[in-house]
Amino acid sequence: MSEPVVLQSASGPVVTIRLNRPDKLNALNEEMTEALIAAFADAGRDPSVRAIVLGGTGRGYCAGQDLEAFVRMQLSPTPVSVADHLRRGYNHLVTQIRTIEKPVIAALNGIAAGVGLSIALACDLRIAADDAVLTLGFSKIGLIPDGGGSLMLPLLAGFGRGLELAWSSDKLDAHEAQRIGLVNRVVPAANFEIETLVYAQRFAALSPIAVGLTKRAFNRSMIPHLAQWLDEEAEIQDEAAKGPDLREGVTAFMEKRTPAFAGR
Ligand code: T3D
Repeated sequence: MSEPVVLQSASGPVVTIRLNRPDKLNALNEEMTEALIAAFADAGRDPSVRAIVLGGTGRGYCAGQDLEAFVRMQLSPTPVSVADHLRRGYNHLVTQIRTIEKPVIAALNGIAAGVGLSIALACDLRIAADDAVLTLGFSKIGLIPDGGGSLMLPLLAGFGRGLELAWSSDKLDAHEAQRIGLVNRVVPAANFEIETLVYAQRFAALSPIAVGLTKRAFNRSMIPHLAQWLDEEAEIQDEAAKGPDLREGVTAFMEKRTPAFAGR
């Protein structure tokens, strides 16, 4: 029997949810997204859970949407629009992460790319191994940052820097990501698991009422229109996906070459 694509483990009040497709750098397919949504729902409603960690197995954290699965989905006789795919999957997950009134900590054990990075940015806090790398990656395949990335990136890193990162898809090392506000804490890769647990335990030990209501207050003060924005972002991504550059970008990724974008 094959391994589950999402693993769950508990250490006292801290639950760790781990993406588990290490050979594909934990790129997300529908099965994984559904399993993630179910795991967050379980952890959210379990009163014994006081902090949730989201991490990855192997050398990567998450390489974003599984591009092979994406192509299969687009080529199917009944393709789902990109906007609907986002709404059903990633936007649902991001909304869930923001509305669970418990600390949700992304544990970046390795590369975080595409919507994998967007989901990390939607978490409350981010801890990174000192050898982790962050990259938006969307622009390399003709897309915009989705999964709330076009909101959380400028919120955390600032408008100009956010736009520069979204356009360039530059790779940031963990220390640079911390310097610009994308990561809260950087720890040695060799101690990553234990440091992450200690970090999460610190928040799990606080008053769950104060922690939960502080999260609610920050949500309402800074991202009150999250749901509406996720919807609009999905529409804009749909427009990007209808252009020729997405096909060229994904084909170039699969052929391991640099894309040559023609534009409209
Ligand atoms: O409707 C919708 O869902 C639209 C929404 C889209 C949201 C998005 O997330 S779009 C962005 C998707 N992600 C990317 O474009 C990133 C693609 N990956 C990369 O650029 C690189 O893999 C990384 C920079 C992340 C890491 O590079 P590196 O050199 O460390 O590793 P690698 O050799 O490229 O990857 C290792 C394996 O993972 C490789 O498979 P192989 O050749 O060993 O069999 C590679 O193909 C696979 N892999 C990596 N990323 C993905 C992937 N397979 C499928 N989808 C991926 N995203």
